[in-house]
Order: sequence, then structure tokens, then C-alpha cells
Amino acid sequence: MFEFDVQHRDGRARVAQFHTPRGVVTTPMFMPVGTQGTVKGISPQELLQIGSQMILGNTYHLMLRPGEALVEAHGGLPGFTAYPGPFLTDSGGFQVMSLGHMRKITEEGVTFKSHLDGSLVKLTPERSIEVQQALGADVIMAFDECPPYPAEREYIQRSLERTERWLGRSLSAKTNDHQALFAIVQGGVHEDLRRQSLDLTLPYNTPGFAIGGLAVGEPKDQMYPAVAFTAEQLPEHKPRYLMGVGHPEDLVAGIALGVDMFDCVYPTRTGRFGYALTDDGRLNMNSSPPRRQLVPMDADCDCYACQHYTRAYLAHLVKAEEMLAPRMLSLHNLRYLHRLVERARAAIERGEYHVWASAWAERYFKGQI
Ligand code: PRF
Ligand code: ZN
Repeated sequence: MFEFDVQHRDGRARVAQFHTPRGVVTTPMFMPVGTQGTVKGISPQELLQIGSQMILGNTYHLMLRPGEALVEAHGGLPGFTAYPGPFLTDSGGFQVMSLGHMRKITEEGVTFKSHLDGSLVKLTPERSIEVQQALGADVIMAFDECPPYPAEREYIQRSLERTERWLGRSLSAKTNDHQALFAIVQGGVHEDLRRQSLDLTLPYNTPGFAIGGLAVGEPKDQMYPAVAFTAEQLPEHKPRYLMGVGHPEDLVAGIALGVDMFDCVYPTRTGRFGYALTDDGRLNMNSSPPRRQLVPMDADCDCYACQHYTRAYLAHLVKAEEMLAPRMLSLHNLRYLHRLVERARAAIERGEYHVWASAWAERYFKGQI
């Protein structure tokens, strides 16, 4: 279980099969985000049809509402959501810091006011693992601390040390063998701090490793070297997960650096705001040109929206604030990212990743239609 079979390599990029209890997934892959136990507006049937392989769920949201016991009573996230495939849950600390109020971090854990009813809630490594076991995902994440950007070096240092102690507590709290617990490497954008975090984390020999603490507002010319440096020192035979990253150009760059798994709300969120991802950049369906264009959003796309609707029709739905609009744009954007990683995998298999990625970037950044 949780074997990670690398099948093709091209530079640092690789194609692999990751074995989970609910099925084998092919990496590099993009995981749609289902924060509240649903990928906003998209049915499980649609997710399977567009090539989603693993869905991300959130400890923080689901423990507050509806409570993990109700999810567990359905047999975990697959029974609750009717999505039959693999799941991964995040551990909650990151969401507390970005959404919670009046947060207080101590060695014990994080105390915060619920964004729903203002009640005082405590999340510790032990509690996070308890919730994640009830939610029943195939992959669960260690409870970590992700410093904001910018943050003091000393703070990042103390936080990566605490993240290691919390990793130890997360692993001790785990009471089953059918969920893989991934460790998270922190250390901000500092090479020496990343190295320290790696030295503390690698000995735990978890079945996978995540690169946390990035895509939190730092410039990309600081993020990419940090990804490169971290990914390079992670084990060859285990999945590498770059948390919260999912802009098309970050997927293309991350894959080149040896990243296998990505997740982000970007495709669904930008879709709800009326933007469609294409190889020529991001198409603003709120602008006037699409309203007169009798062509698909993306001529290369095989999603339901691109196969059936014109830009003019979808732009009309956006303008009229019809609920089909955010649904179709989210569906298309998710399919765009799944197709992007499918093309990346094919290029790796051909041994032409670099050539493919350069051509993709050239067109994507020239376009910006
Ligand atoms: N830690 C956890 N979840 C995360 C992050 C992290 O550092 C990030 C950073 N981009 C996104 N989601 N646990
Ligand atoms: Zn489409």
C-alpha cells in the first residue's frame, strides 16, 4: 500500500503511479479542492468525467460543520460526498491561520474562534489526526505551522522546529494503517531553514512529503528556488506534494522541479469570478469581446462546456448571473488543469518535457487574451 512507482523520468520531472486504498492515481496530478465536502458546483460524476483522481478535503471546515462524527457515520468522505475515489485531507492549521479569528498558537496547538459561531475551538496535532481519521481520507497531513509572508527569520526557525515536534505527535496519534500520513517541510523561502526542516523531517520516513509554507504571497522568483531546493532533497521513491499551488504556470514549473501533486482553489474560484483558463492565457468572460464570439471558450478543450456552448452564450450567463455560468467555468477550468498535467505526463514520457513546457509558456504568456 502507498507504493509510488516511478515509471518515466525526464530531468527532474517524473511520471508515477501512486497506490492508495481507493485506487491507483497517476502523477503529476492536480487535486480539486472540496473544502466543505463538495468541489463547489461540480458533481462527483462530473469530477470522474473530467479526469479528477483525488479530492482534497479540509479538517478545519468539516470539524466545525457538520462535525466529523456525521461524516464518519456515512463511512467517511467517500460515503458522505458520493465521490468514490481517493481523498486527501489537510490538517487544519493552515486554514485556522487564514480563516480563524483571535488565533493563539502555543506548543500545545492552536486555539481560535470559529468563523461560524464565534465559539472557542482548539486544534492540536492529536485532535487533527482524530478528525482526519474520522473523515477517512486515503492521505492525511501532519499538523504543521505555516508562517505568513513576510515573517521574521527567527519566527520561521522556531516554527519549523515546532512543526517537527507536531509531526512526531501527529504520527503518535495515528491509530490505523490504511491512511498514509504525509510530513510537511517548512522553512519559508530561506535555503538554510528549508535544509534544517528537511534534516528534521526526513528521518520520520513518512510515505510522502509535502512542501508547505510557499505560495503565501512571496514573489515567484523566491518560490521557485525554494521548491527546487526542497524537492531535490526529498526521496526519489515517494510522492512530493506542493501545497496550495495551482496556477497553470506553477504546475508547469513545479513538475519540472520534480513535484508530483498539487491542489488549489484557483480553477474553481477564478471560474466563479468569470475567468476561463486557456493556452492563450486567462479569458475574462466579464469583458465585452466574448459576448460576440460564436466559438468555444477553448477550442482545444473536451469539457462539456466547450463541446456544447459558445463564448457568447456563456458570457451571457455570466452577465445574467445565472448559476450555470460558475458551474461551467469551474468545470472547464478543472478540466484545463487536468489536461495540462496529462500533456505534461505525455511530454515526460516522450522525454520532451522541457521543449513542451517552453512552448506552453511562450503561448500562455504571449496570449493573455
Ligand atoms: N500547510 C498546510 N496546508 C497548506 C499549506 C501549508 O503550509 C499551504 C501553503 N501554501 C497551503 N495549504 N497544512
Ligand atoms: Zn472546456
